[in-house]
Amino acid sequence: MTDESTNDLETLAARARESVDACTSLAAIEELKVEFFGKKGAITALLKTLGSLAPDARREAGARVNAVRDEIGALVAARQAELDREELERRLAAGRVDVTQPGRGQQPGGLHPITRVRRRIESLFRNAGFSVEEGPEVEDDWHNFEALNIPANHPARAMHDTFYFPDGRLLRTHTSPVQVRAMLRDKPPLRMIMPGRVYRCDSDMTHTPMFHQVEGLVVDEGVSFAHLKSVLHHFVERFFERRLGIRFRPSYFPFTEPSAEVDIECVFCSGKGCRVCKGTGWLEVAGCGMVHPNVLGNVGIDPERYTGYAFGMGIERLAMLRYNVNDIRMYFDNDLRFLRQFG
Ligand code: 2NL
Repeated sequence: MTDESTNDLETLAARARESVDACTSLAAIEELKVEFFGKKGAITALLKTLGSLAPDARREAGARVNAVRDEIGALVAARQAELDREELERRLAAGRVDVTQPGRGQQPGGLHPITRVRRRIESLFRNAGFSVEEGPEVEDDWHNFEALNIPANHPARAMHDTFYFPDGRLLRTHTSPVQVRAMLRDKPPLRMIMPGRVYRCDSDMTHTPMFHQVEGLVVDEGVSFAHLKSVLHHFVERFFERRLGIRFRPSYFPFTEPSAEVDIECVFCSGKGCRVCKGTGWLEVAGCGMVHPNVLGNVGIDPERYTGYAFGMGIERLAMLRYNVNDIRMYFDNDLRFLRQFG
């Protein structure tokens, strides 16, 4: 090895030691490895020159280059380990969790107000000897309309009220088809309510496309309108937990005859007249009537022998009155500030 190349090697070693010390990042270490040990690196270049030396000189020069290569290699590895540790410590410090901090706290969930009111209604009617029935929300024309004496040209059938599927089936517009199925299945005496979701193409302050209804049905020999009045009066007094005046106004439903709308004394002003009852002192809470003989006939119950009464109420409507909520959409916005009030 010439003096010149010995000098080169010393210069190279000195430059490498300085560079390693100056490395402050793992990326810089990688660059440095390439600079010295890469395919075109300085050490690699020196090793390549050895081939042109005479055997004795090659052995001696080879040993010196290897020594420098090993020294620089060890320095690089040490610096890399140091930087690795620093990086790990930085990450641990940044992600440190103070386990002595108190937790954020848990808030218990609660039943939705509509579920609470529905269960309350179910419980009150169970106490009065009614069973609770459920049925499909996707129905056919016969169970939802035809069997209930709703003629083909009735406004309730119009497309803007009913959600139809392409195959002609529909989302039930009331829970009555559940009663139709029950009457086809069981013989009188029947005494049941059917709560559940119903669907109508309608949306504003007092209407949502999906809402909940509870209908009731009693069929037996000798069932009269007086029984209907008594059951509904007892129900509303227990539901609102107070004495309440009740009145029946003549009305029309295709599936009942005679039919009536049910008003209760306003629960906000006790009949004096206020904004909620629009000064009338009365609130409409249900529709009802004596089951139409055609309906009984449609489900194979002899209308000469049996009579029945039926009624229907909106669960949201009852919930709005019970909790003093004036916009039905509140029940479906899922705003926790609203829902938490019903703990
Ligand atoms: C209302 C009115 C009502 C019925 C529902 C009914 C069911 C069968 C036979 C006869 Cl299977 N009637 N249901 C009767 C009268 C009124 O609902 O305003 N609902 C919210």
